[in-house]
Order: sequence, then structure tokens, then C-alpha cells
Amino acid sequence: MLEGMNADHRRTIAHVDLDAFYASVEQLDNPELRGKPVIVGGLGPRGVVSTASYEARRFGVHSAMPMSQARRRCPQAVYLRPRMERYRQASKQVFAVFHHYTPEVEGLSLDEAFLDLTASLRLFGGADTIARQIQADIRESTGLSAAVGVAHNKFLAKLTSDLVKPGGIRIVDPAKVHRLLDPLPVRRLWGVGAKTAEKLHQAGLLTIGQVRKMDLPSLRRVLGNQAEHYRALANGDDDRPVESHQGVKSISHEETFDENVGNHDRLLAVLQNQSEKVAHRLRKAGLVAGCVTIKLRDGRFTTITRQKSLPRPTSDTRILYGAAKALFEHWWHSEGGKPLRLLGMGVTQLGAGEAMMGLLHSGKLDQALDGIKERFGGEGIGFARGLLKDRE
Ligand code: TTP
Ligand code: MG
Repeated sequence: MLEGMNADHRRTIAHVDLDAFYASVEQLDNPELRGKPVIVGGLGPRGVVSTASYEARRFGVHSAMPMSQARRRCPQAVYLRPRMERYRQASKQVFAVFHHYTPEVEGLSLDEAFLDLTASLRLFGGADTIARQIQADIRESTGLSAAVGVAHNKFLAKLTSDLVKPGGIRIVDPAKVHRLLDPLPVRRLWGVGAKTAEKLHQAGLLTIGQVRKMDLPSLRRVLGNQAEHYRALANGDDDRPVESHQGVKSISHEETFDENVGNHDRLLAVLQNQSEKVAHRLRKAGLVAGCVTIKLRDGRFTTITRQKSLPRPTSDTRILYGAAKALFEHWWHSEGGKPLRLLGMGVTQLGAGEAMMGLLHSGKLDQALDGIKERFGGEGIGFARGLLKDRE
């Protein structure tokens, strides 16, 4: 790919993200809360902030912060437990608006989606008009406000909606991509979390422009086989298409070990970790799964999969891990516990998370875990590097 040349300028993609979603719904439903700091999250001793209204953010409160810390920073805020059913209802209305403009809607969570508007532009009169109209429709049908970023690819659209938050609209000019990206900190590169940022900082790379301009061999010394990927992003290139959820049939994680692993407990720990990540992704996408699969490859490259249907579709980490563990134990005892070269866990039979039974039982626990992950390990989570979603 030529420097400064994007692979594809022909797409028009919007990223729409509601402002302070849970907190805004609470302010909408209870007018007394409007204009006040509102913090939604787990209220127990180990609770985590799900989100904070913009009034509360001024006090330094943000998502994934321990609730105890939020209470110190903003004691005067109104503290509320999440009402997931209500948020899912609002989310449905918002997604109905999206589908009015295009069938190509890729939801990332309850309040956030990519829309491929390429084929809709003529019908609705240009990117700027559609963006404004989507905002107005969301406000009209739900009373909520959203930020909209429009660009020729997903990375730039998502970055832009974040830059114009809350409530803004911005259309990225393909000719000005470097001007937009170059001064931004490396953390703005999609998928760069605390660890990767630290590596970049240690190499003296603080801005996206510095990453873009570094020669590839040097960048490889810093980022290994991720160098090309991040350099493309730094250059504003990203050719991933918008994929509507109808197309997602499975979510999975797998790991190839450097050396074969024959330790039963270590393999289970890997499986548990994978189950947590898969469950986290399901919840982020508002989905539930009806079937759990494990994948095993031994030292001779023989690969087997085993699957198990669940009594009820769920996104509950403990139930998903429980099923994966039962499959694993069965294999272990029937096959005599061979060392493995690869272990993976996945879910299929995905559906909308309407009947999220699991939430009733362990929602709070899972939410807290998600919060922790987003704080400390967010880098490997999400679909940023396309690692987590197997699309079939
Ligand atoms: P976000 O879109 O990340 O945050 P937000 O909508 O509250 O605020 P803004 O977009 O204006 O910055 O997440 C959407 C909802 O997801 C959020 O309202 C609550 C929930 N959430 C969590 O429960 N835990 C988290 O760590 C994050 C980031 C979000
Ligand atoms: Mg949001």
C-alpha cells in the first residue's frame, strides 16, 4: 500500500455512540436528576462504576472506576444501580432508528454501532444530512443524545465520534486524515491499551504521527508482528467491513501454546480465561449463546471439537465455563489426558440477549469482572484486532 493512500475511500461509515448512556436514561426517566452528577454502577463494597453523567465526569469519575473512589471524588452525586431491562429497551429503539437508514448495522454494545451508509447516501441526501437526521430521530424516539463520526473506514469513524462527544457530529475529510491523526496520543489507535502504549512510550513514540513516520524495521522491534497493523491504523488505513450481527454465528477464543501443555489445572485455567473473554464479548454485544464448543489439538495435530447445548441461552460466565469444563473433563478422562498444542473455547447459536437469565443470578458479579477487565486488560478485549470473533 502506498504511503498516505487509503485502500478504499469509497465507503461511508458512521459510528454512533450514545452519550453517558445508562446515566442519560436515568436522567431522562427522572427529571430531577437532570443537570446533576449521576453515577450508575455496582453499589456493593466492591462495586465498579458502569458510567457517570457528564456532570459527574467533571469530578474525575469514569467507567470502570471502583465505586469507593467515585464516592470520594464526588460524594454529592446520585448513585444508582443499573436497570438493564430499561437500557435494553432504549437500545432497541435506537437500533430501530439505525435500521431505518441501512440494513448494514454492526452493533458493538447496547449504545454503539457502525452503520455502512454507502448505499444510503443518495436516497437520504449525503453524509452530513443523514448524521443529523439520525441524531434527531434518536432524540425523538428515545429522548437521548448521541455523537456521530462519519468517515471512509471504521477506525476513523469510531475515533471521530469519540472526539466530538457529547452530542457532536463530524465528517472526516479523507484528504486531512494525517492532520487529524498525527497529533493524537498513541492510545487513540484502536486496540492500543495500557501495555502496548507503554511499549510505544518507552521507544519514544508518544503520538500517532510518530508511529506513522517510523520505519517498519524499527517499529517491528517495538511491536513485533503487530507493527504493520498499527502502522496502517496510524496512516488512517483500515479495510474491515461493517458486519451486521445477522452474520455473526460464533464468538470464540483459542490459544496455541509455545510448548505442549499436559497439566490438567493449567489447561482448565486457560479455558476459564477464554470463557470469561467470550462471555464478556457476548454481553458487550447484548447477545446470548445456546451452545458451547471446545477445540483441542494434540501434539500430532489431531484436532477435535466437542459441543454441548445449554438448557437456556445465556451470557453468564459461570454457566458457559461450566459447560466448557464439563466437555473438557469428559475428554480428559476418556482420552487419558494427552498434552495439548492448542485449546479453544467458543459459543454458537447466538441470539439477542433479551432473555438474559444469567443477569438475574450473577449480573452484578459479571459486571464487576467486566469493569476490572476494561480497566486492566482492556487491550486484548473487544474486536479491535479481529482476534476475538470467528465469523463463519
Ligand atoms: P460507553 O459508550 O463506553 O460510555 P457512555 O455511553 O456511558 O459514555 P460516553 O459514550 O458518552 O463516553 O458505554 C455504554 C454503556 O455501557 C455505559 O453507559 C455503561 C456501560 N459500561 C459499563 O457497564 N462498564 C464500562 O466499563 C463501560 C465503558 C461501559
Ligand atoms: Mg456511549
